[in-house]
Amino acid sequence: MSVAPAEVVERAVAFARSHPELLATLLVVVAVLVGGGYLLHRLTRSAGVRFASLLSDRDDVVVLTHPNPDPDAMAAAMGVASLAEQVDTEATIRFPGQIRHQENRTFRNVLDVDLEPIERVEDLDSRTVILVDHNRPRGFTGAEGVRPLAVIDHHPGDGRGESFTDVRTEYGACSSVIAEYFRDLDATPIPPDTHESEVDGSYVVPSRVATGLFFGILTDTGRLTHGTIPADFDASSYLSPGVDENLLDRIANPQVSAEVLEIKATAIEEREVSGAFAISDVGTVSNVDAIPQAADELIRLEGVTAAIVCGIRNGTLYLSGRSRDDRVHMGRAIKAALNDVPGATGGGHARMGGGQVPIDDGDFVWPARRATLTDRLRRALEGDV
Ligand SMILES: [Mn+2]
Repeated sequence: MSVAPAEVVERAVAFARSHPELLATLLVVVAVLVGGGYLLHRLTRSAGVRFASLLSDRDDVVVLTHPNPDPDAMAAAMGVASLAEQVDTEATIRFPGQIRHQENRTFRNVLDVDLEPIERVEDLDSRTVILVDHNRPRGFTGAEGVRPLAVIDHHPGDGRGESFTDVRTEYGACSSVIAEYFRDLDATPIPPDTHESEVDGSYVVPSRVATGLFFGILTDTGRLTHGTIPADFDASSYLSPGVDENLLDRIANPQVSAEVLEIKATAIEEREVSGAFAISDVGTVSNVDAIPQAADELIRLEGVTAAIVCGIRNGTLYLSGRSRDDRVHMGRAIKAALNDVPGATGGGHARMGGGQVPIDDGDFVWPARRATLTDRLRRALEGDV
């Protein structure tokens, strides 16, 4: 039996009139489906889409890095600033501390990263603060009073953003998280020899930014050799069409100052090795960044599984330790060795630790107790302190 469409509508209307409660139920069901779908859509919107929409609601933002920013922190900040510009939000980048390490200086110069120092809270260019690669503002006067709008990080900690918090502690680099935001937005990485206008799509990853993020992932994961999850490899692969190999080569192989090489040489020459542990005193230095680099060098020595290098600058003794020995938690060892030394601070992770000892303090006569400290460090490495 065939029924004309008009007749179907007529019958349906008549049915609905005679059963108003069914019609009401149907309307409620439709409303729930539409509303629920909208809510589900809101909740499942990717982090990148939510973050871009948060940025676009603001006129300006200031992106903050942790003190003495490394390539991962600077790259993450560049990524956020680029995303902000693409949604017509003005962005500035600020960093506390210094950019001293040759790798960090080279990164900043070669990629022409536009960032300014910050010393006090009044230096903030905007009321809207976004933290990258750390989750609590620190390193400038008034930092503890800053309430960030958004926090994007891969370090443990309980710092939160007022509207947006994305802390992925399993990720090898903060740059991987930012790269994912671009991918969430279907952004196209721009190849180095291509102009942005030649690429379709509403979002792009400029080559400079892609190169920076790629290198940020490399440095934070020891060239993808530790602390990585598949997401770090995915992010690197996504960025790769935009990576400028020329720039990458320049930032990955910076010139090293003669002083750094000399301090490394001294650390090797002056090493005192007992068992698998090496301790080296490099004396007075003008560049304290060379001390951790010397420790990196010493730990590579065959047979050495834990190394500590110390050196002095401006009345402070700086210690830097590395361990690839499961018996030695370097942070705890240094902390234990400095435990009751007046004014000393020390700590860190299992594989990396550091400390500082004020040596112009009358209570800590230097170098009279230099041997004592070395001895304590050695005992701490052996688990005796
Ligand atoms: Mn990082």
